[in-house]
Amino acid sequence: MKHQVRDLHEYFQIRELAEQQPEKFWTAIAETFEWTKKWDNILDYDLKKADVKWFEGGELNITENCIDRHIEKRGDQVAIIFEPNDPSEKEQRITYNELAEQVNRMANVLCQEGVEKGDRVCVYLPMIPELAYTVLACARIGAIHSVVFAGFSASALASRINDASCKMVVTADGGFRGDKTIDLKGIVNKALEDTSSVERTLVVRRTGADVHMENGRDEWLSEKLEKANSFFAPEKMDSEDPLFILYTSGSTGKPKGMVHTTAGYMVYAAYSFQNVFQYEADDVYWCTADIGWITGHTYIVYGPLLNGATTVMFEGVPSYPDFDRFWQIVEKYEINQFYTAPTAIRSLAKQGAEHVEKHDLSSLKVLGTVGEPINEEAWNWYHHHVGQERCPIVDTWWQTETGGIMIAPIPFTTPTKATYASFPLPGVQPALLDEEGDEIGDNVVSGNLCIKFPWPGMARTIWNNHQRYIDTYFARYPGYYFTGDAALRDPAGYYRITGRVDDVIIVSGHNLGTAPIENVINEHQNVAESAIVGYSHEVKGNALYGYITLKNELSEEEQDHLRNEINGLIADHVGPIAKLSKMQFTSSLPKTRSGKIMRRILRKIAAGELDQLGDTSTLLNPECVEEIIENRV
Ligand code: 7RM
Repeated sequence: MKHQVRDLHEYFQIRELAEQQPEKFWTAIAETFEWTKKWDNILDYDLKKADVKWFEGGELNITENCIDRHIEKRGDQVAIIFEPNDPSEKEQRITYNELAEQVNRMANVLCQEGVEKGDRVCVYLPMIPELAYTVLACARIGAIHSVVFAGFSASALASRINDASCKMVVTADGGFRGDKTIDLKGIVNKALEDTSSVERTLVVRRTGADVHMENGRDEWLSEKLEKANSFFAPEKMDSEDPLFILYTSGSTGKPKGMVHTTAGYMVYAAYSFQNVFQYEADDVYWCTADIGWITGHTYIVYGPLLNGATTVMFEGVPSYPDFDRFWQIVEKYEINQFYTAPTAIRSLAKQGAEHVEKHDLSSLKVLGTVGEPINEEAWNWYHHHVGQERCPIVDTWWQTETGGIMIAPIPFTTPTKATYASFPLPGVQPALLDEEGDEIGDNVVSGNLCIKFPWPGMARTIWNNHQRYIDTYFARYPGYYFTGDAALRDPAGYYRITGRVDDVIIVSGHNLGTAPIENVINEHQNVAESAIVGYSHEVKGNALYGYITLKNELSEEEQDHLRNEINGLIADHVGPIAKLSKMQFTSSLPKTRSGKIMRRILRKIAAGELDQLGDTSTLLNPECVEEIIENRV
């Protein structure tokens, strides 16, 4: 595969070229795909209006690029390995030939059931092969998929269905997750009481649970698939036709339906996958994310398949049946590239290295992380125990909105540095801006992370709300895309993403970012994790409330001692102004599925607004909220 960066010198050369002649750079990459009609215009944009168009005039279907074009060369190669939740259930190895057949059948079923180009299809499925088939079948028809994580509540599901006026829901009778089953069909039934756009739901049999099927609306999928024709002519899509909507919950307000379009997303997903993971023929690649999250869209489905790779889809969780599940899977399939989240690394590290040491991980070549800043301790553990100090770690910074990885080391090329996402991919132009909106040119600085030139993978709008798209990302710094993250740049030009900009609290008139204070706390040997929020304070305006999880249990006396030590550390390393007014030790912090701490909830608890916690169903661990409320200080 072309356009792979091979050494640091070449990296800087290519980056320079991409900056000087972005159109030429992206054209060369776009040329490597199948188009039914080539584009007339490479790029047209006005960032102030958040108006960006790539490869206009082009016509293509992304599934021809994910599937059809691989058939001749690698029809019998495995495209997807499905590893079930329960290790005693046999895996499925789905070749490119089989994937083609399944996706075509599914496309025919969707079409028969009334789905047309441009319609929205809500996909509420567990991590089973039908999820990939459905997503790709939508793309083949030209319908817009909206995947909702199978675990979100009925109300979260209903609001997403309503926002996009989905015509169809594809779901399952239930899902397996660790030792639990989830009643997906029951949740869908409840959600559909509050929606009016859905005409048909198609249901996959997975758990065999006895579920209510609404007459005239709900149909089992399997019989229909068997009868369906195994060829469906791919719909010709315009480059800028929407491919999917994916909801991302902002810190406040209702979730934003980020819209990604066909050609630009395709080019960027394929390009970033190839460069960041250095996938080679016959490798087996595994990303542990869920397809309900952007990481799953881009780096389980589209990126790997566009590159003709073998990609693993895992239905279960890292702790079932035991804490060595990830490493057992790595050994079983001889995984070469492994991509996960810092939260998973930290929670597995907590269980001890013996779970890792039980398994042969010598196949691993590249390790990746995504979702939040990775602290040094977790980075070192990952490097030492999983990568055996042999595998480069790619700390990949990106967002739902960016479509694909933006800042990350190129393995075997960029020297890695713990906690640094390092350099932008060629074609990505980051900038750090100060509060006044001026670019900070020097290195060794911190600022608000912006991107100053369009890239093909960027979201084009928020579904039904272009103004909100402009206001959120393009208004604060006109002419730039504002990420909402803060970052540092070191003397070598390496970026370190420090956290969300809105995680800033004004205490007695001083602007305090919570991330640096948390980092200091996390360095303490007894501390596993921490999150700081502000609450209003008579004298200081705001004061700091820290929620801290400990590595092991401590007596009351030891806890008091620790409180003093923590504030002592903060005073020494940040300043006395940043000392915590309240500290609560808790067994866990509320997290999203991708490992992000839900500060919104912690803020409400600190403020005592216990009746305003909002939707907690999107949490990985909703049960921890009660414990935190009970012990609030
Ligand atoms: C891919 C994804 C996006 C937010 C982003 C950051 C944080 C993601 C990293 C990171 C530090 C990283 N999409 N984030 N990756 N922070 N280092 N490598 O996570 O839309 O769900 O979240 O996640 O704050 O803005 S997302």
